[in-house]
Amino acid sequence: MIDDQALHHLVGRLRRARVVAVMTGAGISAESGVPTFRGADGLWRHYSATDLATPDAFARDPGLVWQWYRWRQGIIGRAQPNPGHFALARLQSRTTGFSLITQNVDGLHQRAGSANVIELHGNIWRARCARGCGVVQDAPGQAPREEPVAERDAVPVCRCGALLRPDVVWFGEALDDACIDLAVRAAEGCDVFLAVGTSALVYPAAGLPLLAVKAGALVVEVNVDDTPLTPHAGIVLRGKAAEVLPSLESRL
Ligand code: BJW
Ligand code: ZN
Repeated sequence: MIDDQALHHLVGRLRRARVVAVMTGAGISAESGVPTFRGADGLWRHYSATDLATPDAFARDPGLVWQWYRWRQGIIGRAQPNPGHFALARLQSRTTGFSLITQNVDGLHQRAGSANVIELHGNIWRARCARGCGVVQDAPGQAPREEPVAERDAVPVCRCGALLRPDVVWFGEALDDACIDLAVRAAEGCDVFLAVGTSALVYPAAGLPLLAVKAGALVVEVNVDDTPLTPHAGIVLRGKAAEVLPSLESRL
């Protein structure tokens, strides 16, 4: 049940807002059937997702890490953007100053029609040279997956001879400077900041809503559960992003 009073208050603030920033996490894609990282279904075989999203895991067993990414590509390739993604695309089209920051690598915001998405953690549909020769290309294994099994399980190789890796940001790796700069500016310059479907545990992304609070913005959390951000949020909308966001956007 969405808190009607909170929604009403937020509608007023959004109507008056000049600049709106939204940051999304895995929860917004949950209704599209994409597993979150830390939920009950955030496990793959015997590995937790967060154990595989590391440079060490890739150095130890690149084949295992690629298998995991190909498994996820399969799910994401079959998934469709949900009403939450579409509501944010509509919100962008009706708001002059609007930034959409996502921690997700699934590209579902773009498929829902959002433009200029700031992808903090990269994109699962790209691969890059693990040695850093500068090669970035479409990731192998895109759906539909019709390659023979042997090829699917092989680790792709860059033209320089090094391994290719998913073009995503793993634990301990720096985020792209331009992306994080844009995100920080959006957080510090907005009137309203929506944090949607994120556990607010992973930095520097988790610091962005806190920057917005410090700069005087109204911070709104949309999540099915409490997170470390909850005590700092001015408004908390408990519920599924795919239900809360369309309900909010339709009232504007
Ligand atoms: C719903 C819902 C519905 C469900 N509707 N809601 C101590 C030790 C080690 C490291 C650190 C440390 N302290 C700090 C660090 C740094 C580290 C960090 O933050 N670690 C913390 C875990 C402690 N951060 C980093 O390492 C970052 N880099 C860095 O700091 O670099 C410094 C540096 C500078 C200069 C040179 C070198 C280094 C990088 C972080 C990269 C994170 N990467 C991943 C993988 C990306 C690729 C991939 O997808 O495979 O990003 S990990 C994973 O977590 C992924 C996500 O984007 C990210 C955040 O997860 P998210 O989106 O919040 O998902 P969940 O599953 O956690 O939460 C889902 C939420 O949705 C829940 O709240 C649900 O309730 C909710 N929900 N259904 C609404 N229907
Ligand atoms: Zn290379």
